[in-house]
Amino acid sequence: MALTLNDRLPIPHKNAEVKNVTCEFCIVGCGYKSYKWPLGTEGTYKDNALGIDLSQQQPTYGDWCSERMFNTITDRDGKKYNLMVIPDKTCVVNVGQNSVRGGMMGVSTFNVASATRDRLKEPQVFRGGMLMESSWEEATTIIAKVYKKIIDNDGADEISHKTFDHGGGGGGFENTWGTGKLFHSAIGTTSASIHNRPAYNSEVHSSREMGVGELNSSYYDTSISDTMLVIGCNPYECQTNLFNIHMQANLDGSTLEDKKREYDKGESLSKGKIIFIDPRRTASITNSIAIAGKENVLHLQIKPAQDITLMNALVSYIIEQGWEAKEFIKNHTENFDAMVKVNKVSLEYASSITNISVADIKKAAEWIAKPKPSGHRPRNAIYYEKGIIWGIKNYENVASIVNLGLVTHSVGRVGTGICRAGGHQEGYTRPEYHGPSRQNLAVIDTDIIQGKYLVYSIWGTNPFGQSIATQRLRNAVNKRSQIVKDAINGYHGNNLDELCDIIYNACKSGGLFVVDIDIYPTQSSERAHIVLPAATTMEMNLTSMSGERRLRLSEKIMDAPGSAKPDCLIAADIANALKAEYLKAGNKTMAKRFEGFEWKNEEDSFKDGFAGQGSKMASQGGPTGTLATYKLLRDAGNNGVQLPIVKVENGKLIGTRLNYADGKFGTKSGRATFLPTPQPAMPKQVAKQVKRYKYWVNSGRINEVWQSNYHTGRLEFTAKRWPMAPLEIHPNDAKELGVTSGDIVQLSNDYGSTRAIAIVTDAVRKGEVFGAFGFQNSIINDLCTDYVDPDTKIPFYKGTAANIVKVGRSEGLIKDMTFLERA
Ligand SMILES: Nc1nc2c(c(=O)[nH]1)N[C@H]1C(S)=C(S)[C@@H](COP(=O)(O)OP(=O)(O)OC[C@H]3O[C@@H](n4cnc5c(=O)[nH]c(N)nc54)[C@H](O)[C@@H]3O)O[C@H]1N2
Ligand SMILES: Nc1nc2c(c(=O)[nH]1)N[C@H]1C(S)=C(S)[C@@H](COP(=O)(O)OP(=O)(O)OC[C@H]3O[C@@H](n4cnc5c(=O)[nH]c(N)nc54)[C@H](O)[C@@H]3O)O[C@H]1N2
Ligand code: SF4
Ligand SMILES: [Mo]
Repeated sequence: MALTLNDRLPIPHKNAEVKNVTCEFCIVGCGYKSYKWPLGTEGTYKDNALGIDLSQQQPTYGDWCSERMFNTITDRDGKKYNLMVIPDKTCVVNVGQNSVRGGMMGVSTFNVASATRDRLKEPQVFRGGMLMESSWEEATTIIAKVYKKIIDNDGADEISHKTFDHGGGGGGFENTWGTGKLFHSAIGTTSASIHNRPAYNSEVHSSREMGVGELNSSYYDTSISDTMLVIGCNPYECQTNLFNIHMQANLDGSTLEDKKREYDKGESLSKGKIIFIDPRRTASITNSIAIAGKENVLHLQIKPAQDITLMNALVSYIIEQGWEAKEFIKNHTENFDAMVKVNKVSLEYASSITNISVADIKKAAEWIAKPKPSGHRPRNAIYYEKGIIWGIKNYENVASIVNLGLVTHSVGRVGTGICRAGGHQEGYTRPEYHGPSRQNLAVIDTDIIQGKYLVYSIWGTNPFGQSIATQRLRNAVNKRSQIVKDAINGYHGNNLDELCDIIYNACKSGGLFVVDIDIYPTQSSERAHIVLPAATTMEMNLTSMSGERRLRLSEKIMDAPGSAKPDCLIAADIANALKAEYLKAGNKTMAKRFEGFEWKNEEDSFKDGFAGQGSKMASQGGPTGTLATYKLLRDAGNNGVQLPIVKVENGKLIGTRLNYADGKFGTKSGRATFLPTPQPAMPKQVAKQVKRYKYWVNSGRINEVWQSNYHTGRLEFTAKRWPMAPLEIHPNDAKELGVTSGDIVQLSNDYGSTRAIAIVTDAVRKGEVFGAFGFQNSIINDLCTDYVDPDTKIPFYKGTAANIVKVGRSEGLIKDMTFLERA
């Protein structure tokens, strides 16, 4: 690739400021160290902050720094610094390794002279036909005046919002608490939705209802399991160091000593095996074979959306063989017979539905449940993620996996787990949501298309590229936002009461008032009337927990650009502005609802939320979160503490490696509950697309690109590597379409049309394509239907259909791409 590389980077001065940073990207939450020292100063080869002799060749995974781990930054006082963000070898999660994403934390920080220079710096207000710089006071007063008018005249539910529910990516317990307190208890709207789905719900309703919190194990336990079962999840590309460190160590046998120590006496020990259930051959599968050999890797190349049948068949066959965990089922579960009655299916039937041979289903069942030579039950680390969560029917999809896990006692035991592999880190702590039950939740993005609500507040997310039926959503919001823009354009004065009346009246005539809080200009800010600039990771202190519930404090190391603020303090500003408006109107009762936001910094939000109340959710650490303080977490460093916290001992937080080790589950009875999970039919919206259009369209992630491509689409390395969304197409389909790798193709169906760059590969089956999501210049979600699971309101992002035609080829566009096999 034609990249401009520096031939040397400055060496951190021995007095560099060193801090702990948790990777801001995926759920794994690798530990990093930041080094910050004044520009123009440097350490020497022998005398530097790293404490190593740099005149010597360093090992592959050493303390060296790549160009992407480095940046030059400017604090608000104008002082300039060198900044290096490198993986921490003392962190047990990543032991000094980074992934291609984590390794870009340095270069993705704000730098006035680099690709991140267009970070949002000041509040903006739509006036005179464009977004214009404003003050925090004016911007939040406009929001407050419009919201107040709506709350008073139409009710708070007319204020709809879509708000990030993250741990990493700038979220953290601080920001979910701030935004949650603003919307749930102060404004009091129930028209809520989360950044990655159109309603306010859980991704794992059924698992929680079965009594099994979704993050119940630890990466160490995965590394000492007998069998890893990975369903609808691509850990090499998406949870990279879970795969590269912990799964790999199990596959290559380097944890055999740990197994010996941790297992029962006399229990058979062997290298780990791994089973993947995925409609396509992923890089995780290819890499596993390279590490462990074909004989230890099983790929069940399932027909999309048929996982429930496969899980039911595995459970049925295991019971038929008498391999189920009888004692555990008897003493710690309920509803087993009812589940078996509904779920019983034969291997032959399952094979015909799933496209997997009877022999392979049997082999999987043996790896998961057949007693080992020593007579002990295999220890399974079961992971599932978006191929399941965003699948045909979220509720049964997840429940059918938990059934399998319970039947084989794969939870609460050393070397086991039934877990989400996870997305970004978690940081949920919010006041209770008072909306309707899960079956009756509002589907916000669909409602917006249908003309509902007066406000759409978009916070730390970009629904126009990542939600359902996105082309329809963009078109609907274009029209509705324009009604408000036109009204604003007709007003040339600057009396805020007059302006807000005009905005309100435009909303009442079909308009939509759009407020966007982000770190970059996006498709959301294009449609917004108010845009507020947020600070993000490394620009504020943030706490979050990882996929193994590891809570850390990621420290502030630099100032945010311009006058950007932490999201929790933006929420506080909006609440305080509303309080002021109500006090001005003499309405003390309403003003009271907006009290409790007198926060000076993000730690105040942490103290009020997570450390003040703990988390309502056991899966987020439960009530003992109150034991956490910034000081204790700072002392705990990058290894932090695994939630729930048990106690504080000699100034150290003591946590929990494995949940449910006592056999008590999160139901009223304390028993885990099996659920009947019949295979559902294809939803009618999707069935219609399948009938009309030739290719099944699956979607998901690629290693180098992070989410909506907000950093990665700007940085040279990734932007050139992936200039548009790649689309994997089978060679036979490609031949029929006259397409070769690198061609631009167009996909279309009833919901919209989009484009992508063809990658011809037999990693996908004939008739099925896989498109990368998140690209803002080629949006695969334009093809997504508006179907949501009626029981959970969770969408089916992974399933739609489209026709494909070749558009042409642009050599300039693809000159820095590689078309070598990825999997
Ligand atoms: N087809 C398809 N669609 C999908 C999925 C799929 O698998 N297939 N997956 C879904 C899933 S799991 C997810 S998580 C979503 C992701 O979809 P989004 O939530 O839309 O994506 P992100 O890029 O994580 O976040 C969006 C915005 O947050 C901003 N941001 C970053 N840090 C901060 C911060 O500190 N503060 C603020 N205020 N803003 C910040 C970024 O600039 C960006 O504009 O997509 C969903 N959509
Ligand atoms: N590189 C990178 N890593 C990321 C992210 C990113 O944007 N980029 N985002 C993070 C976030 S927020 C999330 S939620 C996670 C998501 O992490 P993953 O869920 O691991 O990633 P995806 O690629 O969305 O989907 C996983 C797999 O589901 C498969 N799949 C599709 N349909 C089916 C089906 O019917 N059955 C089965 N069994 N499998 C199916 C797809 O082929 C795909 O390989 O990744 C996190 N990590
Ligand atoms: S594996 Fe995830 S957490 Fe670790 S460095 Fe990569 S993106 Fe960051
Ligand atoms: Mo996600």
